[in-house]
Amino acid sequence: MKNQEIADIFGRLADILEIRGEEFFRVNTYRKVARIIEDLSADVADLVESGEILDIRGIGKGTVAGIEEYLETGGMRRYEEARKSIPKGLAELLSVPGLGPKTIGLLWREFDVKSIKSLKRTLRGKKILELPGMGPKKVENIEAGIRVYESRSGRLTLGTVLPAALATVAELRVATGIDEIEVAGSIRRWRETIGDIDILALSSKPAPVIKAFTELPRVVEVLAAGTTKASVRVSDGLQMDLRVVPPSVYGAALMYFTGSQAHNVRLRGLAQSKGLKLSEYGLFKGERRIAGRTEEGVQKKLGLEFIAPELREDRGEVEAALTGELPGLVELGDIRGDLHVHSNYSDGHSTIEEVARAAKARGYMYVSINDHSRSLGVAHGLTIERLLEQEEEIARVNQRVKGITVLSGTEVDILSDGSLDFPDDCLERLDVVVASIHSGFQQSEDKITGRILSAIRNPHVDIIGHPTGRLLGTRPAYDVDLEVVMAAAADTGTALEINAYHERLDLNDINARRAVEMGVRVAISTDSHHVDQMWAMELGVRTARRGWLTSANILNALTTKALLKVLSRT
Ligand code: DGT
Ligand code: CA
Ligand code: CA
Ligand code: ZN
Repeated sequence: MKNQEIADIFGRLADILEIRGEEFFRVNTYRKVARIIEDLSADVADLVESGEILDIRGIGKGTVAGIEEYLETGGMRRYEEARKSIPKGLAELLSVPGLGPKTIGLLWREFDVKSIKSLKRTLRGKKILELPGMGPKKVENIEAGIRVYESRSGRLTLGTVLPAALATVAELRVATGIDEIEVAGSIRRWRETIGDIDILALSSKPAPVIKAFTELPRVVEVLAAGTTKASVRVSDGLQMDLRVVPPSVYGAALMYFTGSQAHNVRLRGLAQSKGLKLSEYGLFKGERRIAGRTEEGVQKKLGLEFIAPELREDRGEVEAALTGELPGLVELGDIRGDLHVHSNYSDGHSTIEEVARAAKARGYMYVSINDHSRSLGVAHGLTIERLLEQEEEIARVNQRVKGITVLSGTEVDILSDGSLDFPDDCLERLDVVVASIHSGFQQSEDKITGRILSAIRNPHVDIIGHPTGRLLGTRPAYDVDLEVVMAAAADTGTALEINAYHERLDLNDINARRAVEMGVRVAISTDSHHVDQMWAMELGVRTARRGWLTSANILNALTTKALLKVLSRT
């Protein structure tokens, strides 16, 4: 029964219209519709089918058309369009207790509030008290609401959660003797932040699996334990959900619990359009299950090419899979080297030789040493003298360690006036010049964009490091016009970085995809400050896959020879 889902959509539509400041009667019409559908005792689909729905006061032809559309396609155009008409962050503000759509709309129009961050900033200012109905008490209430909201929506970075998730799966395999146990949910999609850990196990005898799960040493509290599923809390307030399913439905369940929800909705719509029904229990024709054992089997019956989990975000992957136009995604094995690694010459903790050996052990052809430049005092930036000494050390390591090429490089600061922290004759000597912003984050968009453009136009700069400067959960991106940056990078052949450090992932998936669309080459680099961090290459590659990238888009998928040729052009 879809009653609640449909009621929610109309409710959210009303919220959006109210945020936009639309007339009261329009907003109220949708709110009433939401309430009516929510309160129905019959299945709304049946009422639509019989036509009885039109007998209900408050529901007109337009509403019915919307409901039919949702029942057929799993979406509603007027809602999608409304959602796109307001900034993304505004919808999130609706989850702040004590903050309604009317106030959100007012704050948006008067103070350009678009996110929790800008809301907080505005609340701290004096101007807000001039708004009608906004006194110190109300401000205090909203601030309290934000604290509640933040305490419950604490998403963790994938890099923090992944080790615990993989360890849990391994422990469960040992404890139960079952092979088919997998991480699903946002982790399997390699989303940059994670709400909770979802695990799926295949077994016809769920009881011992549930028992083993709830008894794992890392479990702090058992929140629920039923016959086929359980939820537990592990340290950090992180929750883990386990479901146990029999072989005949494993693939369908894996698809369902991998999500994303938006992707699932799209697939269900596709199934319906073919006269089939898709659920976590399989793909059905009438009462008969025609697929369910494997993901491949279900997707094939739906007429789809296999869709990698990283792509399952409803960003066009279903359409592409129907026509066989999914890209051949880059893989970890395509990566030939790391083009941004710090050593103990600046703020890193490993020697150049250790970096070389670690890179070799990973099967790379090359690795480049990119320590900070002189102005970055906090990170022991290198003076020109130290940079020259480092060059000599790199030459010695190349002598000592065979089977890997250590490239000499720098992560040169883009200073607040847009100039670089080393002179051109210095940069010219180096193989790999990464240029990054580490200061002046508060500057205007024009200023910051201009700084990056100057760096891109310097013929010695090969790669722009962490192009937006964001730190997940800590610091938002600085104001930069990425479209302008990407156009310039495409023009000069400068690469943009996917910095794979788990708190950065910068460029993110969406921006990386846009960069490649604009003809930019991408470097996936770990920015490691210790050889133990070099595994993060996988996070970078998965981010690239989420951005639909192929190995042809990746600078460090080139062989040493091809790479050096590209680098010496700039
Ligand atoms: P998270 O945990 O917030 O990082 O994100 P997910 O994607 O892991 O979401 P989660 O843990 O709530 O649910 C796991 C998957 O289960 C999700 O990706 C899709 C599926 N799922 C959960 N609830 C629903 C639902 O109400 N409707 C649909 N269509 N799918 C759902
Ligand atoms: Ca999850
Ligand atoms: Ca979950
Ligand atoms: Zn940096």
